[in-house]
Amino acid sequence: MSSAPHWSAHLPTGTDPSTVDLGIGGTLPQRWLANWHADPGRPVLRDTVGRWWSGGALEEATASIAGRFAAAGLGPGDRVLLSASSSVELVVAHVACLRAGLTVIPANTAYGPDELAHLVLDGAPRLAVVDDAQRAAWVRAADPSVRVVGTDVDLPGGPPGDLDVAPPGAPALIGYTSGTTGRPKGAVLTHANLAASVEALRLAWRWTPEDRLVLALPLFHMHGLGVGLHGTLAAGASAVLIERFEVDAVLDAAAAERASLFFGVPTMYHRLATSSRAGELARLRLCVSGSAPLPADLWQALASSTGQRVLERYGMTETVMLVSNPYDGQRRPGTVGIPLPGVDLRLDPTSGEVLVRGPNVFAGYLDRPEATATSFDPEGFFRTGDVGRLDAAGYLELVARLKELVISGGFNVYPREVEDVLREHPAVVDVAVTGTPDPEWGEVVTAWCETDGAVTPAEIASFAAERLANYKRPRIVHLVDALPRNALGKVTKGELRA
Ligand code: MLC
Ligand code: AMP
Repeated sequence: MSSAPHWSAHLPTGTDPSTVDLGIGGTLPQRWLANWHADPGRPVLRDTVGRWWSGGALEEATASIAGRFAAAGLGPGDRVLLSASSSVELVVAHVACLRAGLTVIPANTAYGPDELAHLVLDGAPRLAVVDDAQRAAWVRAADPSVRVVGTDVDLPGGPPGDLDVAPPGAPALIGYTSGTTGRPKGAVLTHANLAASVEALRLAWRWTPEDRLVLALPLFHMHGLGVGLHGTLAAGASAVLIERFEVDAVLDAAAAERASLFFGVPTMYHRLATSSRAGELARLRLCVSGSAPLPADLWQALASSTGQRVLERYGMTETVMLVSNPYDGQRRPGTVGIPLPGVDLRLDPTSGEVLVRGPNVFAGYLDRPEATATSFDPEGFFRTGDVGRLDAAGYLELVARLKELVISGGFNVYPREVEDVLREHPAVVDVAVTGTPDPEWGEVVTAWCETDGAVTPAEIASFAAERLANYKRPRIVHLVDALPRNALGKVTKGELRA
């Protein structure tokens, strides 16, 4: 078996790997502030109504919001839940939290009452910043002691106290994910973890202050937040925030603002590739895809119609970014490339599971020592739950998942969670949820229901719609007489997919 090329292959020719410092000389907020101080008038962020915010303006706004957090009694280590569509107010609240040493819990805006309640009860935030009255009410219902405000953080002001002094080992973000099993767990990422990953990306993708990103990914998952936003601010670059992905909005912003970068999930690239404006992607310096597999034929279609050799990379909530195709050199469709700077990667010799170690790998799951312990091997490598193999050139191909997971449009859906909800339907005897391959969504959530005959697929779909975030709802519902089972009575999902 060939081994993965060393991460130094990502560095510009002539760079000595021993000079790479993934500590970035401090925490992310310290790095951001250093950039803003160096040139306070430089444009950093274009908000969703078309106004540019400079580093100086962001420094002032974030200090002011941090002052409100302090006046509300929040101090280092306290947690703040953030659930909002992309806006400069959300960015300001997020950066203010990190500057003040507060830990952010990002929450998907598609969550329903139960999904949100789980985060509130498990993550125990003291404050929630929410951009929707109904979601705000769900947070209050889950725990009336949580203070809930809008994205304007309309609280009395006060002195912000010491800012940007959180130590590198302090928790910065708690990302909820089901990992390999069970109910969503909070992956605790420190300032150092987040900083190490963006520094690796800055080096590998040649991210410079001249770059401008069209940022149309939501800011509540690692791709939009930990890569798009954090990376932009750390590189001293700029970004154009788009509230909701649309082909025209992305390409108009790229043209009007002379953007150089676009990051997206494969569903976004599918929509771009099938648009009559696909050729406009050619103006960008770099297009990156991740969060789900980018089909090799979509890669080829984009390469031939636009000239863009989309750079695919691989990451996850617990680790931020792990592996990337190289900026210089060959980008191999169907692979995710070679380990990023600092990442030590190996494959489990028996299962082929991808095992990783590095300064980017999280500190553990919140309040779950057992789940944390079992997710690392004896040598401290994190078990990703993804199965890989190395191709002839040593590039990583992701070939299967040990964890039960469906990825629809770049969002993760855990079959178990959907099954638990559908089983509550009185006419459903048992159910199995799988992913059906789909050219636009990658996979679509599919439910196979053993019923007592008194229900239609449409009724099951609407039952799910009342209880689950939109991207988790089964788009295909099959009624079956009996689910296939093995000798132990366990449903054999492989037969359903076939
Ligand atoms: C929206 N819908 C989805 C969906 N997103 N259904 C299935 N899967 C999804 N991902 C629903 C809508 O609610 C709507 O339902 C219907 O589908 C059609 O909506 P649309 O207008 O076509 O969808 P749109 O709003 O354009 O959303 C598509 C999308 C979005 C691709 C822009 O899903 C998205 O932003 N995905 C990015 C996910 C992401 O950031 N992942 C990063 C995870 S981090 P109805 O019922 O109203 O018709 C990670 C680590 C890493 O994984 O490596 O990056
Ligand atoms: P999450 O836990 O939401 O961060 O999702 C992480 C998972 O997304 C990984 O464990 C992979 O299964 C998947 N993933 C991320 N990037 C890619 C990619 N480029 N190709 C295939 N799967 C990916």
